[in-house]
Amino acid sequence: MPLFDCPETTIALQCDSPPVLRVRTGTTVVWEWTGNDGGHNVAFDDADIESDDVSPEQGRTFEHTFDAAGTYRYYCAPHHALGMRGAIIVEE
Ligand SMILES: [Cu+2]
Repeated sequence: MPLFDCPETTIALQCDSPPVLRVRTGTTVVWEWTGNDGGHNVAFDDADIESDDVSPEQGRTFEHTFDAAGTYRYYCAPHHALGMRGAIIVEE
């Protein structure tokens, strides 16, 4: 998976191509639904962060501000096995 360095404080992602992002603490990451390929959600392996129910709605967004350093692996539950997953690497 590609690794992107993100100096901005707000990052917008689309669920089709979940990447690995490296961001600073305090960054808000926004996932935006494309409306393609059925229903999606955003859930995390090791953190209590999760969007609401699976939804196909285009334009829907979910956002989270990462205040603590660490590696946060996330996925879309319906498409986890298809590789719809990524990670947010949060650094001080
Ligand atoms: Cu999905």
